[in-house]
Amino acid sequence: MYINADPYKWPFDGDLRPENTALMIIDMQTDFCGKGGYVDAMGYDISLTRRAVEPLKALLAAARKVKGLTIIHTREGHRPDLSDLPENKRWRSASIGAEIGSQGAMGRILVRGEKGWDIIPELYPEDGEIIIDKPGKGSFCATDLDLILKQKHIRNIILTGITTDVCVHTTMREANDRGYECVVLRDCTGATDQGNHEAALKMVTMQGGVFGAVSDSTEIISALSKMI
Ligand code: C5J
Repeated sequence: MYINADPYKWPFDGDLRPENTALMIIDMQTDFCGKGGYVDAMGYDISLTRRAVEPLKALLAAARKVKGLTIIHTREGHRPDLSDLPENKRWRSASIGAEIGSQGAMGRILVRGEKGWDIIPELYPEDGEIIIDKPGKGSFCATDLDLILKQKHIRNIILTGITTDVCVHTTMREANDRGYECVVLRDCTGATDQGNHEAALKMVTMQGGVFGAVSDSTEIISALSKMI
């Protein structure tokens, strides 16, 4: 089965089955799209990251009906003692007025266990769905994601979440280099700057699909409905 995508029908070889495919929902945390979270504290417009919420709700509902499909959620965050927080990351966040580890309106910013760090209620993982806690932008760095994907014989990854140009893009690049066949969904992603969102998606489509392909939730939902 193929889905319509840009610049090629995805996946490249048409081998799209629930058993070899994962839906990844990246960092849909209050810190990245909620009032009083990290992105809000930095002064960015959270409507740009929240734009992914409604399409993702519909996609997640459709994905949950497909037996054998793997659903993976990620959360960016640090240990309460900040032992996994690189000094330059802390310094940069402080320089923009939202120091990671400091007290914010939703608890300590980007610290595991805090209110702002957790996934928003609308998209909260259900039992049986995998959660990857990561200290960085990419989902493979310092996590067991690759091991889990290999154990499950997953080859295709549907990428969604926030932010398009940072954690979604880094994860897509890391996955692509590891040989995974990736598609990113334009309506189920969002960035702190609309131009960066669009540029990040355009980058994927260069060189015949340099990191994979770009599609949207309508295409995926239609494919998923044929797998039930
Ligand atoms: C950022 C993310 N932007 N989830 N994290 O710092 O994209």
